[in-house]
Amino acid sequence: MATETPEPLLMGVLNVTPDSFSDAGRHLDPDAAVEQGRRLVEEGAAIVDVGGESTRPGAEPVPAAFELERTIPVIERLAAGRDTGPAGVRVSIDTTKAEVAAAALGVGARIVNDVSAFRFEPETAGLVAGAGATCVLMHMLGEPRTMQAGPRYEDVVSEVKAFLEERLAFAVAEGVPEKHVWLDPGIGFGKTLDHNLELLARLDEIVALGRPLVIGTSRKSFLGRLTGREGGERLPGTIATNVLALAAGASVFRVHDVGEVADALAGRGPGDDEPAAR
Ligand code: HH2
Repeated sequence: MATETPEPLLMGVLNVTPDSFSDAGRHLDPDAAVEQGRRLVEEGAAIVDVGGESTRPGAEPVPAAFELERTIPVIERLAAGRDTGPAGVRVSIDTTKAEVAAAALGVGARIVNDVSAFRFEPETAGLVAGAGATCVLMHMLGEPRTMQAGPRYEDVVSEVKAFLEERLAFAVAEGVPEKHVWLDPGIGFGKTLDHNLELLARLDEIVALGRPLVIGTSRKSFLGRLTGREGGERLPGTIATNVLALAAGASVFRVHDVGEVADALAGRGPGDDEPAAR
């Protein structure tokens, strides 16, 4: 393992959807979405992750036209900086569709966050390579519609690690430089409570792949299950798990509550440079 200690980067979640599990419908209006993006940056987000399709368990895919209509005008405004200051916001597009990734890159997104890790539409890899963009490749068991139907692993950590290794090799073979690939174990994507906890406890094994690690625990249902208050407040669990992930070597923290998590990680960031692998 390398010895450098990168600044943590906060990735603020901006769901432009009617049905996301946590912030459904709150930012469907483009003005409201841009305003929320601006707020996330003010609170300390180095990246704003814009999504137009919910990937919550059981979610059905939405047509590309819907995703485009929801996300592109918002990304265009955030990336151009008209509403946020001259530099513009570093935007990632949360999509599994090549068409949406291409349009987002075309209006200034610099990161493609693909929760299918290029499995659903492999041609996205070539688009990322051609644009000189960065990608986040995440582990998910199957697809959102069915992923929580009795997920099973022999050893969740080694299986997630092997998957990410294979997807990283695929991306590189398609022309994406390794330095432009970030990895994510996919907390809650085809995992039981125990699987999520095991991944968090042994995150250093995934960090050892040598790429910046993205972690997304924010407000997820396993945190409610842990406290026995399923619908309740999940911010304490969000903070605790992000602090644990930071200690294990994660570099990018995908959260809804940017200000609160920034406070919790303070002293170690949030930074605004490239995240480094350890
Ligand atoms: N989690 C969600 C969506 N995208 N991307 C990455 N890289 N890692 C994650 O853990 C991750 C992700 C799910 O959260 P959210 O966007 O809040 O909900 P929804 O999918 O319902 O819109």
